[in-house]
Amino acid sequence: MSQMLEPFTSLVDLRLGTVEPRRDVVERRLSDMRGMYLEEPAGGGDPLVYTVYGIPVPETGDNVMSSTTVLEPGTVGREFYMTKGHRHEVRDRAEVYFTLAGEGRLVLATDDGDVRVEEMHRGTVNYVPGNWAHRSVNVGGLPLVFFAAYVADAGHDYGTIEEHGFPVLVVAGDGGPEVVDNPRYSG
Ligand code: M6P
Ligand code: ZN
Repeated sequence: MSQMLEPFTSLVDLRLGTVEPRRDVVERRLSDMRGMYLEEPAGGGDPLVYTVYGIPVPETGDNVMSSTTVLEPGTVGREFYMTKGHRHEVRDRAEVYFTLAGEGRLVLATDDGDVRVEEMHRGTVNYVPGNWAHRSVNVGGLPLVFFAAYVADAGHDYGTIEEHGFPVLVVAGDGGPEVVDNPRYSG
C-alpha cells in the first residue's frame, strides 16, 4: 500500500512555465546532449536548452507525476533544440502533454521503428501511449512550454535513444520546419 498523501496545489506560470512552489528543477544544457545532434555545436559557451520543473510525488503506479518543460528556441546545425527523449522504464506507461506556449513537434517512435510527429502549440493535448519513445522539439522562435503528466512509476530510460536516436529529425527548412530521415538512425 502506498502512503496517503495530503492534497496539494501548485501554480504554473502559463507563459514562463515556472512552477510554484519550486521543488525539483532540472536544467539541461547543450553539453548534456552530447552526441544527440548530427552536427557538433558551433560557438562557445554552454547554452541552456531546457528546464523541467517537477511536481514530485512517490514513484508508484497509483500516483500521477507531473512537470512543466520550458524548451528554449535555437538550433544546432539545422536541427531545432529538443529534449533528450526517452522511453519509460516501465514500457507500457502512458503520458499526456498539454502545451501552454510556443510551437513544437512531438516525435514518437516504437521499438519497431514506427514513427509519428505530432503538432504542439497552445492548447494541444498530445496523448503518448505506452511503448512509444517521445521527444519534444521547439520549432518556433519563443520558448516551448508544456505540462506533462504520467503514471508515477514510469521512470525514464534514456539509453536506447542515446544509442540509436529517433528515426527522424526535425530541421529548419527554407519554408519552415521539416521532418527528414535521420541518417544515423539504427533501429
Ligand atoms: C516532460 C516529461 C518529463 C521529461 C521532460 C524532459 O516534462 O516527459 O518526464 O523528463 O519532458 O524530457 P527528457 O526527460 O526526455 O529530457
Ligand atoms: Zn515520458
